[in-house]
Amino acid sequence: MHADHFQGNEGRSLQIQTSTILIASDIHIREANEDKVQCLLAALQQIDPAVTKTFVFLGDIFDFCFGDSPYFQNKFNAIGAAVSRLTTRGVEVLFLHGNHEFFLPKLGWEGVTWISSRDHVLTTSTGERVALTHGDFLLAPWHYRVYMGCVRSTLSRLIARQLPQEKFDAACLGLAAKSRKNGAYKEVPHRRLLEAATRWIAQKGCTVGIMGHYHLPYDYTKDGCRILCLPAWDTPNLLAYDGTHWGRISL
Ligand SMILES: [Mn+2]
Repeated sequence: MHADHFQGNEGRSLQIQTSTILIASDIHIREANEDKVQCLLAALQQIDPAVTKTFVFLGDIFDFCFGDSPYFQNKFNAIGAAVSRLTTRGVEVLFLHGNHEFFLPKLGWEGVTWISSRDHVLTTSTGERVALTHGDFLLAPWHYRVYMGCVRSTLSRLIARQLPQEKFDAACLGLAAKSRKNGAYKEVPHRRLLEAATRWIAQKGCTVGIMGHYHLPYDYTKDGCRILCLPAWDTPNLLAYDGTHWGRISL
């Protein structure tokens, strides 16, 4: 791993109360009562709606979630209530899908803006265009795109609904844990990934691009495009913007 890929990381750390944009990614919540959930709820509590305009969930907030099912709607009900409360206090909440999440809008969280496309452009108060994506599509081969298209189809949704949900949940959480153990996140071709990310940022007409998925704290600038990546919640963290600078908050 080359130190250059993480340039700028020694930069400032910000605070929740003084941030206009807050981003959480790759929490990988498995159970509703785990510590990471308490940590997230405590962070949401600290938000001052007079300061914070936007809160972004950048995908893989859940280690597995199939939104079109009363089982998952109930399982994550408390998180949904806290997030909806934030929107009623005037904070815009954006939620992008990760590769562990399916049909999330069906969770029915009031007030949340679900982004179903692969990426989204956010404009800061100073007019800076920020590209957001979970990140799994940046280096994806064509068959991954076809596979995801199938998994996210209406047919898959209707089949998934017929399964016994608790067993379905356990099986998918088992698969997620197994893929982590097999090191799915370890072999990252940094150079190729950062080049793809830089091209994506430029294509979107942005100067900053933010992603998760790779669980690595990239902070890399090339050709006027800055790519920031959030680590997973093995160490709970947010990415924040205070109106001038981007920085990390550790929770
Ligand atoms: Mn992911």
